[in-house]
Formats: sequence, C-alpha cells, structure tokens
Amino acid sequence: MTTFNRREMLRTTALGAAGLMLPSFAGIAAAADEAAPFKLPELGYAFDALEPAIDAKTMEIHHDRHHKAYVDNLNKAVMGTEWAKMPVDKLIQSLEKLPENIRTAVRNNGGGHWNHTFFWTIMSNKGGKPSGDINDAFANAFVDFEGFKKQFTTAAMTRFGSGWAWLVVGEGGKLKIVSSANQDTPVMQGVYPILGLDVWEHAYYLKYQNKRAEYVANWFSIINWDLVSDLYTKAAKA
Ligand code: MN3
Repeated sequence: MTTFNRREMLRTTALGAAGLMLPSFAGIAAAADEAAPFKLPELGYAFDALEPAIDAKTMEIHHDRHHKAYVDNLNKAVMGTEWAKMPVDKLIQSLEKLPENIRTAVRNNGGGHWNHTFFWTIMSNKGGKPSGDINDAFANAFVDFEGFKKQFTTAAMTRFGSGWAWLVVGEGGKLKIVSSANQDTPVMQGVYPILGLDVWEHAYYLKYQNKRAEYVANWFSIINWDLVSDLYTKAAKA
C-alpha cells in the first residue's frame, strides 16, 4: 500500500469526503445498467494527442484494452450485488466491508478504473506550466519546481515493478509525493491525488522499452497544469 500513516489518513479523509477533489470526469459513478454498472470513459483527446511523449499505439492499447479490462473485470466482480450501485471511489474505500471472494478483484480493478480515469484527465497536449497557489506550494515543499520534478522522478523510478507515483495535498496545503504498488491508490484511504503517473510497463514499454527514466522525463511535458493547479487550489482551501 501507500506510505500514508494513519493520522494523515484521517486528516485527509475530510478532503475526499467533501467531494472537492474529483474533476468533472466523475461519470465514474455506477450507471443504471445492471449488467455493466461501470463504463469505460472517453479518453477526451485523440490517441496521438500526447505524441511524442506518449505514442498513439501505447495510448490506444492502454485505454481500449488495459483500462477496459479493469472496467470489465470490476463489473464482473460486483454485478448483481449491492456493491454495483456504489461510485468506484467509495467502493475502493470499502474494501474491508466487501465479501472476501470479490475483495481482491475490486481492489485491483476498481483501483485500476479510478487511477486510469484520473490519469487521462491530468495529461494534455498543451503542456504549459503550473499556475497560482501551487507554485508557492512547490517552493514550500521542494524548494522549487525542479526540486519537485527530481523528487517525483525518484518516486517513479524507485517504485519496484508495477505501480504509480502520486502528488497529494496534506495538512495546510502541504504537497507530498507518495507511491503505490499495482493498482493501489491513495483514494483507498480517502486521499484524492492531484497528479499521478502510471509506471506499469504497459504505460511505456512499446516506445521506451526498459527506459522508464526517459518516459518519466518526457511525461513532465504533457501534464495538464490547468487542471492540476485547480485541483491544488481546491484541496488547499478545503
Ligand atoms: Mn496503466
């Protein structure tokens, strides 16, 4: 799991509960369709929109096959149960309450569904720069923006095997970098990240093979800073 301690977990839960952290993609809630309550969201841009940082083929396979598989397997796990009516974030915050026979499937596929839905939104071909309050927060937590990049890169590079690197907002608007294994996510502790990077090999292997460092370095050029800056401001005010 992530490296949050319990105090921090409790502290940040309030942010999530207020529902302030989710951008409008939250069509992630369960739909009325009982056979398939969870739906694969639209990517929101063309497969080649993030070229050259992320190639079109990788985006197509990542969205249409990997993300779809998480959605399909999540549907399979909860279909016909009371859990099918719950939004995915609430579902993965309820793992302890789930029947044991679907717990692991929901953890992996519900986590995968939330993480990827979020991931698509925090990338953009506009690139740009962070704006507003988040710049002060970068200075406070990491000395400067370069310091942030360095620490985030370390988190992404030292996550062994498959997982994610995350930027989250703690007490007093303090920025913090964490990472998680597999499809685990800070959301499971009620902490809604404002930025996240998929470092599973499926996210970069076609173009970068074993060169994860190059993928991470190029990814910084396609961050949707408009959204991330906005998510920061809302989280810090909460
Ligand atoms: Mn992935």
